Amino acid sequence: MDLKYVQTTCPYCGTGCSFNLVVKDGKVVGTAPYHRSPVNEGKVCPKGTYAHEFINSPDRLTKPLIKKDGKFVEASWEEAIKLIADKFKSYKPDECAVLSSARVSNEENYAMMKFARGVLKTRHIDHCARLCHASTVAGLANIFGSGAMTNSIPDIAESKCVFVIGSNTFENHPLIGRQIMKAKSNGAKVVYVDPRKTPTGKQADLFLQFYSGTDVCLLNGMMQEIIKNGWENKEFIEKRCNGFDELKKEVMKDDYSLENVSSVTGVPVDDIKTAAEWFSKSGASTILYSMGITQHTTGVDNVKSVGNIQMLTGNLGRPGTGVNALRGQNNVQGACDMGALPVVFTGYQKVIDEAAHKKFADAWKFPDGIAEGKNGYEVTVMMDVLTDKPGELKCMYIMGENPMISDPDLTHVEHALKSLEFLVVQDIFMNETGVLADVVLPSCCYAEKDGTQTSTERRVQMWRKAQDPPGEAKLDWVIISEIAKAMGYGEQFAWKSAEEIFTEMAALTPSYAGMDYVRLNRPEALHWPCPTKEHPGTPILHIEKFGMPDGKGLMTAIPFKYQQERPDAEYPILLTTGRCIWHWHTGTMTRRSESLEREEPTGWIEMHPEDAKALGVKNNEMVKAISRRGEITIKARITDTIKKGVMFIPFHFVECAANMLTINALDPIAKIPESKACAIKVEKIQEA
Ligand SMILES: Nc1nc2c(c(=O)[nH]1)N[C@H]1C(S)=C(S)[C@@H](COP(=O)(O)OP(=O)(O)OC[C@H]3O[C@@H](n4cnc5c(=O)[nH]c(N)nc54)[C@H](O)[C@@H]3O)O[C@H]1N2
Ligand SMILES: Nc1nc2c(c(=O)[nH]1)N[C@H]1C(S)=C(S)[C@@H](COP(=O)(O)OP(=O)(O)OC[C@H]3O[C@@H](n4cnc5c(=O)[nH]c(N)nc54)[C@H](O)[C@@H]3O)O[C@H]1N2
Ligand code: SF4
Ligand SMILES: [Mo]
Repeated sequence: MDLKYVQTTCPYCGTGCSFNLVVKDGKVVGTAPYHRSPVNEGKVCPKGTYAHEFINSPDRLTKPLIKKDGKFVEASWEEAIKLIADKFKSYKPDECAVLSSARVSNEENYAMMKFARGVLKTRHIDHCARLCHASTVAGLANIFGSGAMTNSIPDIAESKCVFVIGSNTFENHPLIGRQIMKAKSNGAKVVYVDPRKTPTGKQADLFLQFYSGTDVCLLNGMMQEIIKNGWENKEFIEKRCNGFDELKKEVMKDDYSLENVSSVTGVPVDDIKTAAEWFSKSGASTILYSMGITQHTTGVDNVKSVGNIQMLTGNLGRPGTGVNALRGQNNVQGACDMGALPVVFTGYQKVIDEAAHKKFADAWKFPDGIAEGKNGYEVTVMMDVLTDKPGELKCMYIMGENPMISDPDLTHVEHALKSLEFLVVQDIFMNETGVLADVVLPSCCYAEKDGTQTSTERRVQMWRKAQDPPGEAKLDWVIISEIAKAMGYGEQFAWKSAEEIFTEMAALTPSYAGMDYVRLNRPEALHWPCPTKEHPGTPILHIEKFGMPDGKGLMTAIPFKYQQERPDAEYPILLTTGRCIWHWHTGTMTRRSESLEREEPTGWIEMHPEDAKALGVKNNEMVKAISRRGEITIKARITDTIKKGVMFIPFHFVECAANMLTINALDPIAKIPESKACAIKVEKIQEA
């Protein structure tokens, strides 16, 4: 049999595993291990194993669709592009907004960023990083001068104490979970902090089960215990940090005594003590965190708190240490690096910085200039503007995002998107957002593209084309370029390959400047920053100094604040939301993957046996979950792995969408929604 193997990078999570796509008669038919990647050494999780199954699904979009009299009709590319170009030209710059995508390549995000700022001339561009690690980007930039994971994935195995807080690593970054197990077999202690005893928690030496939203209180309590015992790293603090006195003043308050922290968080006093001791005395402690930390109205506070404890104990800039924010989507790091954000161009060059603005305007040569040098709206703010300030935003171009399932408070999102005059959705499948669009454009998936993506550890790796796209689907960057050409900007979008886009981008982006397709085309690829062609890349950040003006990390006093909506008599249960190993976000890909869908064919609500008993609910019984925003009917899953008083819903399933219930309350700085804590009530469904 004539089989071809094409090495590529996994399209799901930010771990960035490599595998081969197996191609037969021009079609992808399977995956096979690729052993030379240092990230996963030939192993993959179930999503990687079955990453071929959705590619040739009969549901793939194959033709442009235009809505006529409320119904989608197939159209030619010429007709669709002309309609979009004419419509886009009819709006003023700030009436348009763009959502780019953490699912597509760096090159495609760069193309979209250039399109937004150069063609539409709008400031309003953002993407799902807003719902995810916006707090990390803002929080870490504020204290370290750079908002990314500090160490590399293989480095985690070197740690002597792995402290996992708000990350279900084994289910959501399984091949990073493998490094935790390596550290453990080398003698490291694993501490797990979560409201749920997840598969990750089951491997821990110490499990701190606490109430959602009480992270700062717990971390401040641990820091008080460390300082009281003199376990802080005085030399590191003295040489490399500012702000210790302010931090100390806050954490030494009586609010953070072991007893008080225990009563707020629900964690026994002795466990907090043990965690503080193991953590500060191990010699090399690493923190892994993800959505449990970031998705709060106090997301930035939570991130800074994690930074505080690492500076206090001197666990930065060495192997086995670090603040390791596990980025979620395959290319969310890259989409941020490419400037698919309302405040920066590529490489975090600020749009309000006149020199940066001039640099991009000069390089791009749009005869009529680019978007003004002012910050734009975040995704979550766009939705609020649409509902609260009618007429301000009129038109939206969404590539590879599905806010009709992923944004908080879906009734609000639906209202917002329906108030648009013109919506274009570009996707590989018809999703819940596409249904509301005026035009839907079919694009290529990862298996049909060349390009690069940047994983959570800042490793820039390649996608390699394995098959032709279905029907008339086109590459995302080609579609963007064709619209630009139809609007009169052919010269600025004259690229013939993804590589040409990369070359243009790297020349404008200091942290990528030393990279090219030849250097990236090897198993270990390159970590940014990589400023010159001779530079070997940078697996560990902040070795000698931080990226702050004086080179010092900034410790900050973070007072504990509760989440926006706390349980009360009417809505007595604390709801938290998240993921499971088998499914991916809004399910467009994994629910079309037979092997994955078979494992978990629908959603559920996890509840403690005592809560279930009080409601009179049995396992697998359908119940109503109700918040101040909406209600859903969903299957109860009774388990003693969840904290009493807290319930959990995975947000993948449209038929029982968690985001019907969640609250659209935002962190004041990062504008990330509080997806991890709101109040609900649960009702037994009375038989008729
Ligand atoms: N299988 C799978 N893997 C994925 C994804 C997927 O959809 N499916 N998505 C990817 C993406 S984009 C992301 S961002 C990552 C997310 O990866 P994770 O952050 O690991 O995912 P979540 O399940 O959202 O949340 C993690 C944990 O936070 C806990 N938690 C809830 N409330 C709190 C709290 O207040 N504090 C703390 N400390 N913990 C709390 C939850 O119980 C949960 O176990 O996963 C990536 N990987
Ligand atoms: N309640 C709750 N809500 C959450 C979260 C939570 O923990 N709880 N987590 C949040 C987080 S961290 C995230 S990252 C978001 C994710 O939210 P989204 O990004 O909206 O979710 P995805 O399902 O990944 O949607 C991506 C879309 O891209 C499409 N796509 C895939 N590949 C390509 C491609 O190559 N080209 C194009 N054009 N399209 C493509 C897919 O079909 C899909 O429609 O959800 C957020 N929402
Ligand atoms: S761990 Fe992430 S990158 Fe690796 S195979 Fe699984 S989903 Fe893909
Ligand atoms: Mo995410």
